[in-house]
Amino acid sequence: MLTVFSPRHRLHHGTELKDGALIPSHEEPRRAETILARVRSSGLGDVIGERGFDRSCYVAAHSERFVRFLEGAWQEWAATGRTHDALPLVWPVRDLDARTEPAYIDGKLGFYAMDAGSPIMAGTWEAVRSSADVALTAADVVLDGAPAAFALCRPPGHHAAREYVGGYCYLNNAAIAAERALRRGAARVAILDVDFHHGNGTQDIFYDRDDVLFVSLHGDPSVCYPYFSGRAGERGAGRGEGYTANFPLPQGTDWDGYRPALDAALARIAAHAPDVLVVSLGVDTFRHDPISHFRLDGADFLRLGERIAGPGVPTLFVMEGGYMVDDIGVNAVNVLQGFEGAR
Ligand code: Q9C
Ligand code: ZN
Repeated sequence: MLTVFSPRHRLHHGTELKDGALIPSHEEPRRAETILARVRSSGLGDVIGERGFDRSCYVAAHSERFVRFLEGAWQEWAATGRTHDALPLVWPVRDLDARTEPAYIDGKLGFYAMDAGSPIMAGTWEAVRSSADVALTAADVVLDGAPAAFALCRPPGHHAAREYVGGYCYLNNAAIAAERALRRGAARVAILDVDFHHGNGTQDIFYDRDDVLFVSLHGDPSVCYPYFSGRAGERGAGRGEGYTANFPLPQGTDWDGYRPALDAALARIAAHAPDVLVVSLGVDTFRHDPISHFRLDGADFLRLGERIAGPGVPTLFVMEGGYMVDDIGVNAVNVLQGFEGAR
């Protein structure tokens, strides 16, 4: 299958707060480079660059004012004389005013964020935009008739909601690709999120809709990030009722625990009869992932890919998380090769 990749991801490498210190983020450039090297050495298929897309493609999944904030945030921050990463420190929780956009950058940073996990630096917007363009380009490959494509996105996207960043994510690449599919004529899209963390952003964007089914397997949010979404009782709202399906699983889940939930997720997807399947592909379910708590091994990722091929639907893989960088290339490409071998 074709892979889409942009070297512009290198413009973004932020810091994160961990154990009382600001350290280089686990979401680092070497992640994408390692996956790219494995794509090439494995003979998966050709690698192409991203095309440019109009910002209306991002606004399809986000609000206009949120995209405007991302475009200008670094300039507003730098204009105050600061040169280090921009991070939020105040959030409009519960009965605080979560509707009115503050005028000052420090207020905007908290207004448009769920956590301090998505720092903004000088190159962030260009990298974020390139990542969305990678997803859009790969979506077009599938919509033009390919059975599958791989969007080697970085930074990831599934924690980014209609109006906030979080969890290393800024624009929701998978949601933007799903909107692209609808705009190009798909009647129904399904999104399968296999990243260890719940895709709260994708869920938020499609929660009240019945055209895009969102199905996620993830660590139980009562003990795992992002803590405040991903419970089994979250099933959608209004006409979207029943079009969100969450499978929270305990810490320590291995393939034997994962497989039955995966099969139930795939059965729900088959019932939706999607024209396109978007897979939010995180490999932080790996047993040695430094920030996650499942126990899949390398061979399990081959099996995961095989099962994803089951519904026989044109499939776009969008890269999300995975932080054991030495193994991320093998694990991600194993999913793609498992898929190719089974279809
Ligand atoms: N000790 C993605 O995989 N920090 N984002 C969790 C747990 C945030 C992960 C800390 C993790 C976000 C795309
Ligand atoms: Zn994750």
